[in-house]
Amino acid sequence: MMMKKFYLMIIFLSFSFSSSALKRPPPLPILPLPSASQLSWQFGNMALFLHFGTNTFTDTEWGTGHVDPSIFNPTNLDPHQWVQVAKDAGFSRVILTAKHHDGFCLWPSDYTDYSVKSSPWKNGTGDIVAELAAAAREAGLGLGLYLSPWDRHEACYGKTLEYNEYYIAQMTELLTRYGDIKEVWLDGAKGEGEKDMEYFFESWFSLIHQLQPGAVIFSDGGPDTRWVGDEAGIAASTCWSLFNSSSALIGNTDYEYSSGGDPYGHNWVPAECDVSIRPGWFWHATELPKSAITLLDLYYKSVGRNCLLLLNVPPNSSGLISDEDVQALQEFTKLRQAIFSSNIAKNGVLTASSTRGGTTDTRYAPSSVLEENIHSYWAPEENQNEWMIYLNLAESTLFNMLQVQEPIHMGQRIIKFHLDILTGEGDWKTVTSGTTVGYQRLLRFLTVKSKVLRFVIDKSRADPLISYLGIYLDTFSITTTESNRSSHSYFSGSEVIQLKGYNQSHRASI
Ligand code: FUL
Repeated sequence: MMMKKFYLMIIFLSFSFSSSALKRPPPLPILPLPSASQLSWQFGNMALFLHFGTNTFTDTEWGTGHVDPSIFNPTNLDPHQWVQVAKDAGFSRVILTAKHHDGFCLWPSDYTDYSVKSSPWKNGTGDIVAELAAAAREAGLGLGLYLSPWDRHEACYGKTLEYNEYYIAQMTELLTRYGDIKEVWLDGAKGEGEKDMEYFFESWFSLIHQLQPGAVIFSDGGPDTRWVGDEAGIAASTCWSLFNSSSALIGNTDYEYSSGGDPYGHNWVPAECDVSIRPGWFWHATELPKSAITLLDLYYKSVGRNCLLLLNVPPNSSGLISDEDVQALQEFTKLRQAIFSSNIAKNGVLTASSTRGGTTDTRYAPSSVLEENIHSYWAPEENQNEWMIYLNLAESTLFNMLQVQEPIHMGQRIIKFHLDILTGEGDWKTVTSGTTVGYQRLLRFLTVKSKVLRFVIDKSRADPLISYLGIYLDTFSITTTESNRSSHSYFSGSEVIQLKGYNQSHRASI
């Protein structure tokens, strides 16, 4: 009898040992999925746009294309300064208007004389694209180039075959002379009454991917990143990276569709939010930059809504980014550093409604949401009727901002979620709720004080996965909430504290 029990024990032990040694595979990804270049674009969060050209010297936004190149003479031009400003403020890439609508080229193209080679700058021997490429490479930032399809100088503009040849030839110069290009930016802008012609977008896109496989292409409809549909830098609060490129017409954007994306979309085309730090895209002596607080607000409404923020900071006519813009960016950086320096969730214990593989497999444990890495994430057990992550803090703490991230290499899943706190009466009260998450969702709400929180996923395209959860106190934003919660709401047991407004010392010059 004893022997039998002993053998049974051995069999049981060896079975549980061998089964626990085998790993549970990760859950299935859900289509569509991002490419490697789309992932690295998204991880970058912010890009700095540089509008620079003859317009900088003529105080215009859309140059006629017939300004004499002799006007182009930046006496202190320094792309190292542009790149340093970008890097210090946390931007991952810089994107230059290699050619804007006026057709003037910032590199010495072999296909036109309307370029830096006809200007007094460096006696016509200079190349701004080359200088910026070298500076960006040295600083470890990515380089993007804007080649405007609309060209108000080039004589063949309007003749479809000739102009497409011209455009492709210039694009080839840009993509073969300057090393790695991370982004190619083009738009459908064109003035009223301008010559009609067809752009061979499909050929352009194939050529770009062929010459620079690591580059993403931005346009109104992708293929790799889409225009968000406004020039205010603001995405819709529901923002899918899913999209149907075939429904998007370049130059004829459906603003609502572009802003929110499409939960049924077949393509992965995340949105990029372009906005200028100044009223104009080009530098004008009379204009001033936005304040750091305004930039912070834009950050919440772009990066915090699953997008990349493309902030334009135009160099001035001496060829440098102006001091007041640098100051606004430095203050913006300090605000972000102060807010994101400490994730309150790190002071707590995380548990979940269920965990894939149970407690024996720590790879999908709720604590994974504190690792700043998309490849570590919490996954629930399959076929659950609730999905929750609980956070028990060591002590009752003030907070007013939620950061959530999905491991988007596995697809975008979450449709609806909310954050609850436990009141003194033992009830759960919702402090904020939202729709899509994607790579990153940031939600501000009225300041509350609590010790126990739960993040609840209400609806999802597939089992939800969470790669990061952050809880913060933002003492700078002036906000009610994204969901327009009444400023009088009061949670018994957990205090609701009205923000006093932002610190005046953090205001920039406007
Ligand atoms: C638009 C252009 O018309 C503006 O001048 C600016 O370059 C903006 C970023 O894109 O389409």
